[in-house]
Formats: sequence, structure tokens, C-alpha cells
Amino acid sequence: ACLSTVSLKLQFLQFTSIHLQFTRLSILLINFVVITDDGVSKSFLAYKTNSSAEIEQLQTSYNTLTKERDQLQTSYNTLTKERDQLQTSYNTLTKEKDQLQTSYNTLTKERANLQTERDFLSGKFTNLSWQKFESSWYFLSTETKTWKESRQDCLKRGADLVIINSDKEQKFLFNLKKRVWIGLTDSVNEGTWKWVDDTPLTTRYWYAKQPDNAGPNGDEDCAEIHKDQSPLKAWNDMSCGSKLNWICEKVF
Ligand SMILES: [Ca+2]
Ligand SMILES: [Ca+2]
Ligand SMILES: [Ca+2]
Repeated sequence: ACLSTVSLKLQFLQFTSIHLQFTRLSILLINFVVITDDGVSKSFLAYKTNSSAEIEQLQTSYNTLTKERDQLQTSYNTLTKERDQLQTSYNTLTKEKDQLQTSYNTLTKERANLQTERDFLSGKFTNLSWQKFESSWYFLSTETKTWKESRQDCLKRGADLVIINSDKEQKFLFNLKKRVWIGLTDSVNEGTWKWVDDTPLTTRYWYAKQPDNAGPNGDEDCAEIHKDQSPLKAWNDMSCGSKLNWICEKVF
């Protein structure tokens, strides 16, 4: 039959639209069913897609998005690795913190013990007629002895003859108002004065014209503080065999 002589009845219209994620590519499908007067039916399928320009654009954005996704994947992997490293560091630091805490607790306990011990020893030292000045303890003898015997006495007490390190210390010793041996001698090398710990003499508190090495019996190789001079000009060299008081110093 000829289509122009038949009446057309549009029986059924169907379309399907598919949206693809990312690409937004859509396809429109239309199914026509035509029925002629003599009951013959025919179906036509029509479809429409995006234009090729659109498709190209979509392809480009798809590629860009793929690239971006890959970069994100790489970043994600890197970040995952970094997170794992940080986790490891965190665990290590946590362990170290615990160890330090333990050390700290132990040291705190030890410090408390040492403070108790120090207080106890301070009392003992004071009873044994030692006196404290700045960071040292000093023992002033009541007897007189030669320089060598004086030093022996100090060593027996766990100390040594005093070494003078500052004006303050010199003034403190001078104010004891006694003629005392100090830990200074030139007996090894005439004219080269050394402290008992072997350090050379740098700051001097000699009285005028001293040291003169001019004793009645020859050499004067040991140093004393002479109580009648001025505080910072008070030293004299004496014959080591003379008997004087002495001062021991214990440094803490
Ligand atoms: Ca000293
Ligand atoms: Ca001398
Ligand atoms: Ca002298």
C-alpha cells in the first residue's frame, strides 16, 4: 500500500536518553510504529547523538579528567606513604617520650636523694669547722705546720691547699685575719709560680716587692697570705719550712 493513501496513526513513541558519567554523551532513540488501513504495521527507528564537535570536546575533557585522576592517584599514593612514615615516626617518638619520662622520674628521685645527702653533709662539714663561701668549703687550721705538712693535712681531709681564683675569694681569705699557707709554690722552677693543681699563676695579689726569694735561710718557695697587708696586696713568699696556719679548700 502507498503511504500517501493511508491514514497514519502514531501509535507509540518511545525515547531513551543515556547519560554517561563524565562525558555527558546522550543518545536519543525514537521508535515509530506505523499501521496502514489494511492492518500492516511497520516500525522505524530514529536516533540522535551529540554533534561530533561536542564529542571531541567531551573526549578532551575526558582525557583531562583521566590525567587529573592519575595525578590524584599519585598524590594519594605519596600521601599514603607519608602518612605511614609519620605513623612510624609517631610510634618511635611515643616510645622515646616514655623512656624520657622514665629517666625523668628516676632523675627526680635521685636529685631528691642527693639534696638530702647534701644537707646532711653540709651539717657535718659545719660541725667539723669547715665554712662555705661561694661554691667551695674552707678549713682554717688551728695549728701551725710547714707548707708540705699543711698540704698533707689538706689531702688527708679530701681537699688541697686553697687555690685563689678571684678577688672575692682573696678578700674572703684575707678577712680570716691569719697568716696562712696557700696552695702556691715555685719550688719546682725558681720564679715560676704554680698552683697545687698545676695551673700557672695568672691573677696575683703580691705585696709590694714580693716575691723576693730572700729568706734568711736561702730560698723562699711557698706563698702565704700576710694578715697585716691590704686585701688585694697581701701575698709573700716564705721559706717552705716555716710554720704557719693553713687553709684547705674543697671545691664542689
Ligand atoms: Ca678557689
Ligand atoms: Ca722562690
Ligand atoms: Ca718574701
